[in-house]
Amino acid sequence: MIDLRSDTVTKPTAEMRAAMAAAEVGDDVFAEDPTVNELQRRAAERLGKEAALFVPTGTMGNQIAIACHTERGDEVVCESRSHILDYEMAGMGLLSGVMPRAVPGREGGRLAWEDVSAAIRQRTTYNAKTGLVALENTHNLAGGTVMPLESMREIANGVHELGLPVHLDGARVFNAATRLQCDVRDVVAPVDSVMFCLSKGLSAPVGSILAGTRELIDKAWLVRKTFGGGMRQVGVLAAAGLVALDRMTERLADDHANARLLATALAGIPGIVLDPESVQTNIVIFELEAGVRDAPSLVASLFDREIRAIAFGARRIRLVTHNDVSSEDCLEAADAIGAELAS
Ligand code: TLP
Repeated sequence: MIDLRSDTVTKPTAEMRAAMAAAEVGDDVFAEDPTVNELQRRAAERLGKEAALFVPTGTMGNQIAIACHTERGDEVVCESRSHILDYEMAGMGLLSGVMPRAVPGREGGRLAWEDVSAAIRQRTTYNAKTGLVALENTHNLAGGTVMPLESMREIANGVHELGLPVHLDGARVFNAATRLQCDVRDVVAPVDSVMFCLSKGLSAPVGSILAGTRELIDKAWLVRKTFGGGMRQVGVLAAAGLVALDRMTERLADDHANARLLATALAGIPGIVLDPESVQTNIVIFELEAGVRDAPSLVASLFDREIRAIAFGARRIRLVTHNDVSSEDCLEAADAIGAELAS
């Protein structure tokens, strides 16, 4: 089976499994797990932030950040197809009592300061106030697109001048840094908090990191417990996270090259609409021409050909490259998709 549904499907590497077996552990609710403490210290240092917190999922990391930055009744300005809005089960409303104010991104889902500033509101007799602006880099639903550093800086500066915080959903921020050929610190420097996933392209089995100021992370510690995310001898997972940070960030360029290879092969197939140049990182999203085949039925047939993909709508399919797929797998998947569409 060639599994291109997501980079979340990656299995822990042999080195991770060995580190997990050997991990020193303690009770993390008492802050006594040495491996978790080490991961949090190293993650904060890597990102250039004061402190970091290990959380079970990216969703929980984002939701804790929202809870920390906002007051009930606030609005969170975010891109219309952002994960915190589209894929987190209305969590911001349920858990923090805040509402999203969606701003459509421009090309590639990119937010412009002009559009963000127009969506920021003060409290009046009628309006809720903005409590937070949330960015996403890379942008998943827009096709793994990267927000340039200048845009991030311009938006964050503008938001900060209004006295508001900025959170970055950086589930794939190391993919963004790889594409931008810069240090990940440069990507996250403009924002007040950042969440990134150890369990996506970095291949750890579980876990994400929320990073920011010491003050924010102290607050996040309490919110994580409230959300039921206080874990115990969780150093067994943090040990895999340390290997992810040390060994897996450099290889993301291979995933990006494989995604390009896959996209180039797919673009030549009749019935598929895709510009390979638009593929910037490890996510390939393509459209099926009207009258060809609908996406869910193509995905179901591909399963029989031992290829897994995800339908993101009636005509849209997403494929994601990762550590457990090779360039040969990508070409094989493109061949299978071509054969299926021709059948
Ligand atoms: N994304 C998953 C699905 O939920 C769509 C995927 O397969 O891509 N932010 C972004 C940008 C994400 O892509 C994801 C996961 C998350 C947050 C949430 O991470 P988890 O799954 O750990 O809660």
